[in-house]
Amino acid sequence: MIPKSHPRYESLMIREKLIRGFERGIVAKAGLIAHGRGEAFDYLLGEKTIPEAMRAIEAAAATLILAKHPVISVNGNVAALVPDEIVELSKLIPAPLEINLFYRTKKRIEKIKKHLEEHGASTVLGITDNLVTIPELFSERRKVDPEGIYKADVVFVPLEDGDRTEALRRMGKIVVTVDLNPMSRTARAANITIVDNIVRAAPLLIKAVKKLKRRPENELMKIVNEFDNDLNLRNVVRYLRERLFQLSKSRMQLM
Ligand code: PTJ
Repeated sequence: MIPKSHPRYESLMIREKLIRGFERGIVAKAGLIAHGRGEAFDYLLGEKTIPEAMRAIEAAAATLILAKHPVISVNGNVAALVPDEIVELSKLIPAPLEINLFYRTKKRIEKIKKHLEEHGASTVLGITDNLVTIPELFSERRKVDPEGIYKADVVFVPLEDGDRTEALRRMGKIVVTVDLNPMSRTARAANITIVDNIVRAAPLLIKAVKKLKRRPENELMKIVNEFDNDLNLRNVVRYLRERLFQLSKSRMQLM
């Protein structure tokens, strides 16, 4: 039991969610390691949503609203960390949820499906054996649902691996991701990268979709067209550089 007064309470509670997810067979072993890498970047960001992430969230919301066939790809970490938010987002846009795993096993798929349903999901794709294969991709993530990611124009893939982002882009899809590492291949290959922790980004994305949902199409198009992912990522790196520079000058604050 972690006391609420612990200075790292929030961060430790997020870890607890993943550990519980792992014990329930939802999170892959490597998912715990992937979270550690994310945490390190979050520490550098100051564990807050920076303006560049807000800009990407707004562009992501506009893109998802404008999409004809948007799909939300769910892996073990996402299911464990933000099940309520991902289900709410799916209903709000609307966009079906598709389970797509790097470490794919039938057992994990079933457990994640049940978990999402317990959190209110009605349709979950990526379950059947009737999946099709993304060309030139060799991980288990190549198997996608013909009614989901395969026919999607926009795919929201938080905490993704680089190979599949690149493969989805080659298939002509618009890829929106959340990744705390602005230098990852996914961050660089996606059309829109939200450099933020999924636990903060998901509720903010819901808020942005609610705000923009009834705006005229041309206004949404303007938001999308004005967003430059490469520039935004470079600004995130500048933000990190500046923060490290400031920290190197002042007395170290405990986080
Ligand atoms: O559930 P599976 O089988 O599909 O496996 C999921 C993992 C995450 C293990 C798999 O996709 C994987 O190995 O991913 P990578 O290549 O390690 O990439 C995960 C990325 O997500 C890394 O760049 C991390 O920095 C980032 N990340 C980790 N935790 C968070 C995060 N980004 C945002 N929020 C987080 N909480």
